[in-house]
Amino acid sequence: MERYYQKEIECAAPEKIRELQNERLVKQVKHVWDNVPYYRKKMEEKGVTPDDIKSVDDLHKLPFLSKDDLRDAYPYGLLAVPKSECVRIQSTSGTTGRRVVAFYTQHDVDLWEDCCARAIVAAGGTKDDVCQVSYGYGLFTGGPGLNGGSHKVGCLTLPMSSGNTDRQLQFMTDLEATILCCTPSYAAYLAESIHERGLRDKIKLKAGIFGAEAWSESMRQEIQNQLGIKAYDIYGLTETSGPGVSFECSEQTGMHINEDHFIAEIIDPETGEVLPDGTQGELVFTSITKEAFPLLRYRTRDICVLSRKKCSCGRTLVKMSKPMGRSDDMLIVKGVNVFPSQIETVLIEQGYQANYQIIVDRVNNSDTLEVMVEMTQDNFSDNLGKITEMEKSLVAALKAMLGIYTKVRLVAPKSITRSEGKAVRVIDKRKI
Ligand code: DLL
Repeated sequence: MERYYQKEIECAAPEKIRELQNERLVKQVKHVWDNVPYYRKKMEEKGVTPDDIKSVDDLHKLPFLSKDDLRDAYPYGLLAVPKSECVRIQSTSGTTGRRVVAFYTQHDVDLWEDCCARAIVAAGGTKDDVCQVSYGYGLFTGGPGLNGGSHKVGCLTLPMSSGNTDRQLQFMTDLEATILCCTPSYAAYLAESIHERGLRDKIKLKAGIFGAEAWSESMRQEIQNQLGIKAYDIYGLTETSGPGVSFECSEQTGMHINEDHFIAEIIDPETGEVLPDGTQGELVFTSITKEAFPLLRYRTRDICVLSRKKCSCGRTLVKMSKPMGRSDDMLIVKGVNVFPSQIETVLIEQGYQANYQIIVDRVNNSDTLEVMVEMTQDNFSDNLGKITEMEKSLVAALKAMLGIYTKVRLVAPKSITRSEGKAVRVIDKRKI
């Protein structure tokens, strides 16, 4: 039986949600206009005032906000309440340029944790569960977000953070963890380690809540089979509070967006035009309940599709597909659009695991694409002839998926560095 954390919202009539959104949007626009000079200037430049925004239908009149704005306004320029009202910051792991810093009032933290609690309950979590949170704690939102959600549900929470696989497995077995929260790449690594150590029978996990990076449907099947669990996707970004912007239910066909807190739009990433539901494009969020760091029409760069099809779980909240990539990490190789997730799908379909790296380079003014992929314990061979044959068959499968030639290099199991957080999949040498 499907269970909900806040049924009155999760299963509300769409008109009721719309009413709530209209009311909250109007209030939020006024809040930023009154309190954030940076926003007021942007709105003035576009010739919009709060009086122009009467409902969600007027949303398109507002200017977009991008990561560049967040960097320009760093650190306090987008803060909409006095600093003394804020109780927390979180930040992205950003390796280049300035970090993105998001602020929270106590009320913001509270609502964020509710969103994460919805995800945990949708994955079957109850107060009887032992929830192992193996996302990083600290500035990254994964650990603190799921930790707070787990408390709200009343689970016994193991704040493991990421890394130290021996300790992870010891607690997982000794304390009989039933829910695991971490990145899908770390889940795959933990699954691999569990098998190697013969611990499968000691594992009591029933569900996993995996997100923070793209993972394919085939990777889901792989993790589910290896751990004997149901693996649920969860999505979010630091800018909009962190994990829990959307979450998967028992149907596992996309993630319900918490529409009482976020209004989602899909736009054409080139023109900025709003696209109808069901069309693929860039996801844009407006946070309508955040006090400290409200973002209006924030461009996520994530490419996906929204669907309002009836969901068998009973939730009425709109669903977003798994992001198929980011408009800024989509690779353009020889003029062809390539998403890492397409490559991953081929690899897993061909019997490999998601241990791979994509290397893009430019040789004699022409792009080259290479995939380095580990053989598995099952298909490992040290016979050169056999390896060449396996490589050839992968080249053909990748050609069929992408339409271009991809060089394939098979390497020994365990030779690609494992990730405890988000995996590094792409090395684009062309930018250097
Ligand atoms: O990754 C927040 C998070 C933590 C989400 C734990 C889920 C679980 P950032 O580090 O700011 O925040 O990265 C946000 O990660 O724009 C997407 O490109 C990507 N991303 C997040 N969740 C998913 C997902 C956290 N389920 C960026 N599938 C986002 C695909 C995801 N990509």
